[in-house]
Amino acid sequence: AERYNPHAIEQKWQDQWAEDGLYRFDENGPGEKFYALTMFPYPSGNLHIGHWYANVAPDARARWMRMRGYNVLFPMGFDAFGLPAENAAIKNNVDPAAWTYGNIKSMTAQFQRMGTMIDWSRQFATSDPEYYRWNQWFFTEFFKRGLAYKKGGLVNWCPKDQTVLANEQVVGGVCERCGTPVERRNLNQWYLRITDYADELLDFSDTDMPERVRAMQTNWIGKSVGAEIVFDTPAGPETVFTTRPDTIMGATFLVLAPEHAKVAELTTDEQRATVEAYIAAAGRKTDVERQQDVGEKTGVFTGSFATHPIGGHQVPVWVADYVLVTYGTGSIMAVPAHDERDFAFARKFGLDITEVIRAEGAEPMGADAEASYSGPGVIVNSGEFDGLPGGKVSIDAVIEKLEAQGVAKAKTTYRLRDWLLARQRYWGTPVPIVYCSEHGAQPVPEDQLPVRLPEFKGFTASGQSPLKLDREWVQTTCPVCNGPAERDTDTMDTFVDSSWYMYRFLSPHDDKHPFDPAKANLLPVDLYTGGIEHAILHLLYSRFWTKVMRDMGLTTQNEPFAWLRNQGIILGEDGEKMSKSRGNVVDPDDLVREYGVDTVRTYLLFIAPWEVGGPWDPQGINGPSKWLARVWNVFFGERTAGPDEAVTVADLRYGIHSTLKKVTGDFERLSFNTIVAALMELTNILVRARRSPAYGTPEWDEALNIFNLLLAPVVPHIAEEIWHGRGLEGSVHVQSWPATDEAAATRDTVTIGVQVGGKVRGQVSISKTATQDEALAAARAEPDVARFLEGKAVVKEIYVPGRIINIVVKP
Ligand code: ANZ
Repeated sequence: AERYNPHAIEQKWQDQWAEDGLYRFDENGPGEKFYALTMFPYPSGNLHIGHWYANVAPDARARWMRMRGYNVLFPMGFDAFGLPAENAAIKNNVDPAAWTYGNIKSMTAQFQRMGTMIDWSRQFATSDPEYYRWNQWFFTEFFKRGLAYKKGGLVNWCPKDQTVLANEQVVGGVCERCGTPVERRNLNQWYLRITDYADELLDFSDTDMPERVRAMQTNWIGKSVGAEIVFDTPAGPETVFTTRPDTIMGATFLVLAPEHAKVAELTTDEQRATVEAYIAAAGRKTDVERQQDVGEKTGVFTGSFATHPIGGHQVPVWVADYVLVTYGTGSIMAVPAHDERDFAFARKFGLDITEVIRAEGAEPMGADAEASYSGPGVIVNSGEFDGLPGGKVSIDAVIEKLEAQGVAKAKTTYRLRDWLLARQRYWGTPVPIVYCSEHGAQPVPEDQLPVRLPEFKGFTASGQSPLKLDREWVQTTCPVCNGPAERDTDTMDTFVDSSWYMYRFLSPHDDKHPFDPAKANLLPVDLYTGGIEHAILHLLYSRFWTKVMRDMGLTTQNEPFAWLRNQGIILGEDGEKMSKSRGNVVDPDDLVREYGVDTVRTYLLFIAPWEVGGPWDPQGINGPSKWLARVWNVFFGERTAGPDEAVTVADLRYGIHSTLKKVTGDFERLSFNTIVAALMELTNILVRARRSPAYGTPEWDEALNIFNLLLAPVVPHIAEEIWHGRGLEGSVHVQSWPATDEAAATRDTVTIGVQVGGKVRGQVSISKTATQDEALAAARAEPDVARFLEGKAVVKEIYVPGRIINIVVKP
């Protein structure tokens, strides 16, 4: 028989599968639907090892689901709009479309080499006008529903990418894409009203997401329950937001954000120069700098005082940049005794500190206190509230009193802000709005969609929308009066594209709807896989989008993804992130050329627990490579003389069915590395069984058959070749997953070693529940053991159940 040669079989089977349309999904096919999806890639130019890692395991699982009788939809596309294409275009003076579609072509070919069951007939790119047309349609629908709106205000601006960014795209004060510190600009921009869904997005009952993702989203949405309380000031009533109304009698001053609208009016003439200088300095700071200033508080007095709503006394009003204009009302009542930031501020500027919550049995807070106290306790120094427990009871009591005075109301605040949608860049979906001097902003009517991107004319990132420069494109007519009008020249954040692409795979060429409503029964995505880096961008936005679609009547689902799991990351050999600059990149194409696809697939499943990831080990791939050669030999290898191995038919069936049971369970819970380990162990049993009396029995045939099926999801090419090499019809990939024979899969016997005089002399198979006497009798009866006992005096016999029998003899 010939030796295993992946290069002789892999391309052949990929061509055959494509020709047979083996992986075409048919919505009318038999079986319960299962929609498996892996996050689609950005067409950056090359498929790297991370793409393989992200896709091979979900492919193996999708194949397994198919063998279990599910009708599996497993599609793929490209997230094709975005800045890298535009930047590459500017740098190399090429058309971003040419760059993008060229990459898609080569990456699709690379992808197809992976041997997945992806249904390529459904592939699309989000930069296809047939796709982004529906982004525009959604936008106009959102607009009509008041969910897309334009407003002026401070926004995040990336000076390098020359565009605004959503809050979600600013990480630690820098642009998540290029790492440049983000600036603030006052601009009129399009937003999507994601905050309308804040509460619903906190409810994860219809989606199974990893705890980490839920925590990140919950934290990002940042729900805070508290109250808004009004303080009278010379510039009129000022509302603050607090989560601790119970500390109100400890509020010794107010603080306004530097950008707060009332600052100018509250600033007295004496203080004006100081305050203006402070505001200017704060404006020059980036958010990173402001966040770094946590320890060192800065601020200035406005010269004005506010009236405490309960005490009626005057409290000074300060300006400080630790209060953010974008959160709550942009002003706070400062309670230095019980808030760390306020404490540091009060200490630095010599402001009053009044204790109002005291821990059980604690001494009063002295003038020399070194820290604020934020723990539980009872109310003190607060007149009528004294003695109440801090927290809920006193919060309610304070709100009730202030409510009666008409100066407070319970209020819930969210950290989440509306989604800033517009970008001042070229390579994206044009915002489908026209401006008419008579009729204002008008959505482009559906029958005029898509508003196509004009041809690329070598725009540069100038901070202005490049589309503005294309006057011919800008000039259009008003859909209401047909008079002259101008197009909106911004493009959409590309996270719009990925917010609903999973729906498009249901009917990727539908030109009547974003997706065919008759196919909505394929929703939701049953298993969605991808990187954790999307936890609060893509994964939050797509949940929002689905909820809007539900409210539009397009789907009955509350969530896009029934089940989400994140793979880990494959690091370089050195444990660092793989990158060209570090020179630690592993190229999957090279590996495939050397070892073949099935070996690379196996190694990526085997390298680490899939949800954890780990460093690449260049030696590690030899194991899977040798394993597949052994697998091949189990079926087609030369059979050396035997039988000389003691594998019984019962051993063989136990090996096969216990592995089948384990692999089935491991597929269920996405434990891929243990699947490969179990298959390797089974191979050892089969190699031995081949040289044993079990060979050639009906059980041997059963074993080979099941083994062939177990291999199919993991190593599809060799499994198919083996199937046909065994003379079987059809494809191994349309066979049913075998059923475990439970009786064979569990064994009530164990095989344990027998030591005589400290050396292992034989093995016995005994019942797991055997008594010591039974075990020892079986050991003595074993011929190999008996031989070494002959003529020796037994000193002691030790039986460790399930492990070993040790017979100590006198020499
Ligand atoms: C009085 C107080 C007393 C507060 C106390 C806290 C502790 P979370 O939980 O994050 O929502 N705050 C309100 N608006 C702010 C802004 N724009 N910039 C900075 N800080 C702001 O935080 C709510 C608390 O953060 C509010 O409750 C307010 O301080 C402060 F012992 O009011 B608190």
